[in-house]
Amino acid sequence: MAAAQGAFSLREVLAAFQACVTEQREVLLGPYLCGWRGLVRFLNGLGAIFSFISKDAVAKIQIMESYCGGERREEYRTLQAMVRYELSGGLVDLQRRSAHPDSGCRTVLRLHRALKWLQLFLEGLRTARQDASTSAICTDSYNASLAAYHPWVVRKAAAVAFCALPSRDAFLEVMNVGGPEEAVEMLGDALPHIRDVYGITQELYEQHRLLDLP
Ligand code: 1Q0
Repeated sequence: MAAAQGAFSLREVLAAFQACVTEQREVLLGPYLCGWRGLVRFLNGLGAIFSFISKDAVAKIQIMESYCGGERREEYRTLQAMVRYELSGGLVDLQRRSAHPDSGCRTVLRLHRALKWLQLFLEGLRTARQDASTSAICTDSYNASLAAYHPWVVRKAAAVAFCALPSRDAFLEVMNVGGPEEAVEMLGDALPHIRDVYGITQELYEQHRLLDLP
């Protein structure tokens, strides 16, 4: 696949996660959501079979974008500010979804869990042999992360979709960052930032006991 002009490169998407972490080790929601937007574009390019996944991701990104662009946007500049604001205002449903079914805290938690999948998947892609099966890498990453939070029917649909993934080399090519070696190198550069964002978020959510929000 030729790198068309202006074509989407995964490099910029992953750079968004690098731009998330401030010197004070806060996570900026703007670049975080930009990163997710880019990943969804990438996912859409993989075919209609993934649309049930991208629809859910887009719905969650939109919820967050409306907070980030809304009246209380200052409270949604960073993840830390959001958690403070929503918790102190009683804006988070802690036991079951009722008055605040779409809090920023529960919405980001879903993306956060998916970020773990992304981290494992990219690590897998980076270190796998050239002829490795991406559907196997994807399945393993999914089973080690998101699957625990999904009901049977979603796990089944995901398993079917994963079978449609292209080969590792084709995947590295659609990343649009050059040859497979460059793609592997880029993943090596990007992964520490993704791990960092994941780690900071995980710690914040642990501290506030938000890891099981309904
Ligand atoms: C490349 C293959 C992509 C595989 C993505 C793995 C994730 C599978 C997730 C399937 C779940 C979709 C259906 C909805 C689930 C919701 O119930 C669930 C919970 O939400 P709620 O409101 O019901 O409590 N939602 C989630 O768990 C959020 C799932 C978000 C998934 C976002 C995935 C975005 C993926 C981007 C693809 C990037 C590929 C980059 C690889 C580049 C390497 C060359």
